[in-house]
Amino acid sequence: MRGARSGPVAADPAPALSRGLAPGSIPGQTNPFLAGFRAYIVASTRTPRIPAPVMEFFDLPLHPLHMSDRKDGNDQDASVITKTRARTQRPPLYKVLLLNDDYTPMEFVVHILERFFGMTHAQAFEVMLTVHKKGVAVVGVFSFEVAETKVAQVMDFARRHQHPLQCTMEKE
Ligand code: TYC
Repeated sequence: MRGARSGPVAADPAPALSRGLAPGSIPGQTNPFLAGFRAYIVASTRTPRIPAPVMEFFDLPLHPLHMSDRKDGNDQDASVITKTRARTQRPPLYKVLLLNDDYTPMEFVVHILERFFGMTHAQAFEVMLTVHKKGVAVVGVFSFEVAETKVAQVMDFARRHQHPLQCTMEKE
């Protein structure tokens, strides 16, 4: 009979458990109800009639559970360790090409090469002659945005001076 207990006896925990006290909490540490429950186990003169599933949660280890704690015989840890390697790719480069024509004055082309491509007069003259003879030459290699800007600057400058000079870009 329940009334036959001796010593300090806590209230029967079953109703509180069934109200949903978290099985994950650490027994007797913070939860006043569970502290009482411990006292109940110690003081009882008979095996407490506590259903097996309720007792099981007192067997839980005090450290956080890991997948490797599984009792199904499968000791594989489910954690996945991945090595990440930072991969940076260089942005593509673009060649800026100057094309020959029969009308643009040589000095004008030299001026363009000095002004927009930072060449000395000697360099600019040499490159201009290469374009004149070969029909086309690379006058610089840049990132997409810079190449695009150079082409626009040359085309705009030539147009404003009414020369048919052509400048293009292509991926290296
Ligand atoms: N062929 C031009 C001339 O004889 C000169 C020229 C050089 C024009 C280079 C364009 O990209 C060019 N006047």
